[in-house]
Amino acid sequence: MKMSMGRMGARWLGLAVGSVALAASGAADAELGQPAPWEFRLQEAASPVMENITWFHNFLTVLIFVITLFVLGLLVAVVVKFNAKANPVPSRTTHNTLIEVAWTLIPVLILVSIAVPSFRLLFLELDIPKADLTIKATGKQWYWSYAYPDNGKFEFDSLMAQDKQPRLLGVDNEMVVPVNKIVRVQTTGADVIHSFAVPAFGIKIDAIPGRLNETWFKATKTGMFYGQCSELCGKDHAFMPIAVRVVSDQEFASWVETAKKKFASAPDSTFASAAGAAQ
Ligand SMILES: [Cu+2]
Repeated sequence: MKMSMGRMGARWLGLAVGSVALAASGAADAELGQPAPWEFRLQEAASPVMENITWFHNFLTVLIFVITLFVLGLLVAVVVKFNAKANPVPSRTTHNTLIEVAWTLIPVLILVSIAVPSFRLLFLELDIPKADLTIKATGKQWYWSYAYPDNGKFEFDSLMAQDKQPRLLGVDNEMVVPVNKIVRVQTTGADVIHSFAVPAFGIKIDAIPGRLNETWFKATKTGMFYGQCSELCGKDHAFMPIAVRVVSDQEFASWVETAKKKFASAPDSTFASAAGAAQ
């Protein structure tokens, strides 16, 4: 099939415009707490840490864009003004104090302007505030178990549910937390290394056998929030989603009551084995 350059150009342009439109529409009806088709931005933030991450990401993107345009401008100027034809007799200048000071100082200032918010964000993530609630998430091949040591010591398994939406993210038993409360998440692995990640909360932490890792989040919106195991952990790595339901304080209290009865400690639970070890 022969196509003129013009027609081919038009096709590429059409494809590009189509993709951008699709991406924009996909991003437009992105739902809170879950990925959307053609999404290319970060998920909408639902915790102070994620708001911070989003701000930092946007700040860096603008910075990179400006620097790239500046360097492109310099390159174009060199190519146009200083090629052999336009500039047959090159200058023999070897030093220019002002420019040398500028090209040392300005990059240093740019790096400092990145370092300050970067360290602030790191401390926000790592310095865990006093928690209202602790949940232990244990990664297993291939599902998660959630233990609630503060609320009557119950533990339950959370497996992907084939018949639930969103596809590959819905689970049988969701992890439930109260809104606007500081939740400390402790993670460990029962068999191999997994990773507990929920994009809307800005958390991702390895769940390692024999170790207890900690992170925290404060969900600022109610609703369903989804994440996935983010460490290759074997054949069903892609099928151990994390589903967090954020509810009001009252709803949380009544859920705890039902959950305590429904998930009355199984003999192999965290608490049973801890009690066994203590005897
Ligand atoms: Cu895993």
